[in-house]
Amino acid sequence: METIRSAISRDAIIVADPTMAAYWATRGMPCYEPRTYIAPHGWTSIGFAFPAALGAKMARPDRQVIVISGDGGFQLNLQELGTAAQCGIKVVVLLFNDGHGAYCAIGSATTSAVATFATDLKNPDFVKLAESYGLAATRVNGRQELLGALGNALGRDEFHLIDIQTPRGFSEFV
Ligand SMILES: Cc1ncc(C[n+]2csc(CCOP(=O)(O)OP(=O)(O)O)c2C)c(N)n1
Ligand SMILES: [Mg+2]
Repeated sequence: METIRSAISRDAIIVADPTMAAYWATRGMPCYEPRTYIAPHGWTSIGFAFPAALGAKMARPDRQVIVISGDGGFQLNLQELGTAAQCGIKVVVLLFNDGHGAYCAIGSATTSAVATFATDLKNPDFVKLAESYGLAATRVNGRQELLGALGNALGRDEFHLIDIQTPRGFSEFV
């Protein structure tokens, strides 16, 4: 969260999906302006963040709009890459990818109760997928690469999907 916060503007709009990264963001992301942190907490529907962010950017084109999503949740509405490309909507997607469409939040819960079941899914190559729509995308490992990719994307004022490789569970991300 420190890395992301250091790269984005004070009034950037963050739109968070229910994912381990966003659970940390909800606890630890400093926000300075009203209506700059949008999250579906309470009803917690995965897939919310990406289309909601496109709407936020349409409403406030003057603001940076940053999506925090997991690899599993992003796949509920990834067809909206087409909307972003077609309408030229310049959000930055931070896709925390713990692999295989992993539903980390659910996997942890089911493991502690009985056994992990149906939480490992098949992922597309998110970088190639975005590029197939003519959108920019980068894969990063670790905080320095994330900082560089996020700074570049915001500097160029473009749509950019950043596929952030993480181990299972965001708390292990270094
Ligand atoms: C529509 C919907 N279906 C299922 C769930 C249950 N659910 C909450 S978090 C989660 C896992 C999301 O996976 P991912 O986006 O990869 O984030 P991670 O937990 O791996 O960080 C699931 C399936 C939900 N919240 N909403
Ligand atoms: Mg995941």
